Amino acid sequence: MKVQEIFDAVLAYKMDRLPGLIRQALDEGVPVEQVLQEGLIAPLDDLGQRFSRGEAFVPELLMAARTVKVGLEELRPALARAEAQPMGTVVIGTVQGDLHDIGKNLVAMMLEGAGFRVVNLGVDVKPEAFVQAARENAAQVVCMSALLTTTMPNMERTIQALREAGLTCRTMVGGAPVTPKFASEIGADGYSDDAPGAVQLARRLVAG
Ligand code: B1M
Repeated sequence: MKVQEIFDAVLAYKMDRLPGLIRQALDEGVPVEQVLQEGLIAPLDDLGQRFSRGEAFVPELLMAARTVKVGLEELRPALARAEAQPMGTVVIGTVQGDLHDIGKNLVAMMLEGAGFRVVNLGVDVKPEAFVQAARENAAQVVCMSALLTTTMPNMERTIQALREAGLTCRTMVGGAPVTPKFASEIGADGYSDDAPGAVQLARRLVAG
């Protein structure tokens, strides 16, 4: 079977067929990273480009996103390699005003797989909610995701709120429009452009 079939199933919203196709690909030895990048993320990029050109619309984005979520659940065990020692606690969320959560959930899944305890706050998370969760869970790292240029400023507001609350946890940011320059301008402790990079970054931040 070809990863192209997974790509096509996402764009045809075949939520019922997708888990079987993913299992088949993994059983045949296709690397999990290839299934993820070429099978699940690439069709969303394709759709996003068509959306930008006015050739696809929000309901299509939504259906494809739902389909990808079904696929990610099927990939979860392969992505999550349980490690014995807890690496630390990460609070993660998509910032206020932003409803995109596929990349954020991927980051959360891979952090869990790398042995972190992950408190996933979901989407549209207000700065105060990040502060409360970081305090209650004694988090070492707060991880923020944003997919909209209009919601990126809420990352800075969240970092400010954490500092004003006197919390010393480290902060990391990511999401398609976020850049290393932006991350450093808003005072984040780190930036990653993908989920595996976020795991490495979290490890570095926890290690001090
Ligand atoms: Co939206 N959307 N969307 N959308 N959507 C984008 C982001 C957009 C680029 C599409 C486009 O125009 N080409 C555009 C943003 C433009 C901009 O701001 N410059 C856009 C828009 C405009 C909108 C609406 C405003 C549309 C409307 O209503 N008119 C609206 C906003 C709603 C809101 O949030 N308030 C909207 C809505 C939606 C849906 C709800 C329909 C759906 C989201 C469903 C969901 O997430 N549950 C949706 C989708 C699916 C997309 C696209 C097509 C795909 C996003 C995605 O999931 N990518 C997207 C176009 C695109 O990005 N190609 C688009 C796959 C995912 C794995 O990648 O999230 O980037 P990503 O995560 C990556 C990295 O960025 C990184 O790791 C992941 C990979 O390993 N990462 C981190 C992410 N977070 C991290 C945190 C870290 C580290 C790394 O911490 C350290």
